[in-house]
Amino acid sequence: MAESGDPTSDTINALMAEDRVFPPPDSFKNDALVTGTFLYDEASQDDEAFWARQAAELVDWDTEWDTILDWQLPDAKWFVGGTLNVAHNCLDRHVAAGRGDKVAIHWEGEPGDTRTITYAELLEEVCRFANALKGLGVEAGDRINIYLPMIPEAAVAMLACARIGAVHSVVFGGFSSQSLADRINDAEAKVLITADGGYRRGAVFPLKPAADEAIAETPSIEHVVVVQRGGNDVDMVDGRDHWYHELIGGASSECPAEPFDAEHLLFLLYTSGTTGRPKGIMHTTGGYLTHVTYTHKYVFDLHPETDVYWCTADVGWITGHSYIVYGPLSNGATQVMYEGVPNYPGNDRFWEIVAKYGVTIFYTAPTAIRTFMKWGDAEPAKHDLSSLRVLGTVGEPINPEAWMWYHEHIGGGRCPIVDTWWQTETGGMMISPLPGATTTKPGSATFPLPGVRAEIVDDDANRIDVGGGYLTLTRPWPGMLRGIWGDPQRFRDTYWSRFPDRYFAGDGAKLDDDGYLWLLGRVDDVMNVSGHRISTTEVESALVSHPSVAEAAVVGATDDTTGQAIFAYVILRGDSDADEDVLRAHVAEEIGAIAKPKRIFLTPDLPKTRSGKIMRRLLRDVAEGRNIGDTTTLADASIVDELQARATSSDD
Ligand code: 7RM
Repeated sequence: MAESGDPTSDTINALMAEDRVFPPPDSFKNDALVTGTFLYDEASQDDEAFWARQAAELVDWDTEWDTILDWQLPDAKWFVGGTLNVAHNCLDRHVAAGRGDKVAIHWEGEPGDTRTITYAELLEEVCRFANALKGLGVEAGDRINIYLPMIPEAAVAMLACARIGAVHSVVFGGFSSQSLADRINDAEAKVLITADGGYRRGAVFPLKPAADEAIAETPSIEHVVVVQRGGNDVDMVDGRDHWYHELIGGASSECPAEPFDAEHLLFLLYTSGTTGRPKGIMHTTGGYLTHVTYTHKYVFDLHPETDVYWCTADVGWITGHSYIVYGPLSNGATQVMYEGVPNYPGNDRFWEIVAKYGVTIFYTAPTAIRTFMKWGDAEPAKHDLSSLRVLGTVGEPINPEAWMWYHEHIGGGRCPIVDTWWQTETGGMMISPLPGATTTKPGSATFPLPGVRAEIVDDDANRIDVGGGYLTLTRPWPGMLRGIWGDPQRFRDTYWSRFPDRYFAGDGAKLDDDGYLWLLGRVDDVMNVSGHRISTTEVESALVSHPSVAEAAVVGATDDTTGQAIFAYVILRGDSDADEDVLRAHVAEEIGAIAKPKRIFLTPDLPKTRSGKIMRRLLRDVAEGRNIGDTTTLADASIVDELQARATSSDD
């Protein structure tokens, strides 16, 4: 942790080399929205004018803005003076254009039940629920918490808030009642929208009981709305708790979409980060909608008439907000929404869904791809995946071997892969290929999107043109966070103070000789071995490039001689049997002796956040023999105990 703020340490070493390249296939380019460099050229001439063109072309405004950008670091206002309604943009305008019968959501429940919802139906339900919220006393600016499974009502609830100017704060359904209570209290939310329960791995997981526990300590909550999904028994408190179906049954389907200011607060989304209290990241209306509509259209080369899009994220994360709800619906896309886990009832559930709906654009996380690799090539091979034409990834660096596996076994060797780097804070994608324009390299997120400016800098904020350093953004962008709820000082300190005049993302990255960007993980995770800064990502990718390895997590643990020593935790693929020595030698060959792990532990699992990111902080605690710290954001805490037991037993 100390290195990231230490101005004397050298920059992150760039060690691994990747020379495979994948130009967009000609057949793809023939129908692609963007080929060549025109979009990049336009944006580099005048980025504000570029974003203004996107805003005008892709979004419906009630009032034109008079100023594109008012920028007083760290405070940005985009499209000043403009007004619009986000729900109108996601629903009404498509219905008005005659596309009311187009499917908005093909919903697939985990047990196999399904719902098909058209744009006209979604609009009607959003209007009814918006009226129901008004009936509960909700007004523009009020905060509403949403704690739901992956059911269509989650999107309805978000859009109903947007329609009436209420601010939603979605808490992932896998979070505990305590996490929910903390987030409700920080936002002082007035209404909580939850469900009796949802389906996960073949069973109903109860949500309402957790919600009840939370609201016992949240004085601001006046009403609770409960969607019936799990069918499990719940307690309903008279006057406070209301069934969703009863509320919408009694509500009018007429609800005008009032215009709101471009800078009206659209939502809060709490991000835990690695340390400290969760931050309520603030996103506003006009700039955010412009950013997610633009990126969803061009990064996925969306042809809304023919494409079937599927993003496997949960609506509780920013990926679900931007690329399940707002981006796709604003673009009038048809999408698949799936409630459950990828291995119910079998390890091929995702591929069955792709084949069933003819999914053409598929967006998932590297952690999922590595899991699929572990489950073996036979699972996707059971299904016809030939409808797919664009694949995407988000959330972590994708190891080159995982990229290759995705390309071959899911994409059939024909689909461009867009590795999209962005954050809760950026609102939308920032660094990514454009599938018809960019020659990709496995493991590289390639270049900043048109309109985005990124630079790698060293500790003294000098720009680096080749090599490793800190990833910074040098220009404001429309989807950028507008602050941390209730904590402007923390906003400034976290993102705008490390380097003057730029946003610091907290990630390390390197630029190769061709100008390609390679994300190297959070700078807090960078290791320092005998004075060499080595990225955890590169050592992990070297390990994953061994045919026996499915997944690897690497950390630096304090070492008397080398400062830090590299410890690796490795999950082997299916029935492979590589041992520690073979894998250490493999890393030495791929990167060099300096990057050879001191110890490699074979493990059946790794500690991950609920959104699937490896929690290296905990592995560092294990490696250094400490009592492990805060595990509240962990998806499955038992693996840490197991790793600790192994560390102790292998010490003697
Ligand atoms: C969208 C999301 C943000 C952090 C970010 C990175 C990491 C995300 C990539 C990536 C390498 C990528 N929001 N990250 N995408 N690293 N390549 N394509 O994940 O707020 O939850 O996380 O995730 O470290 O800073 S997030």
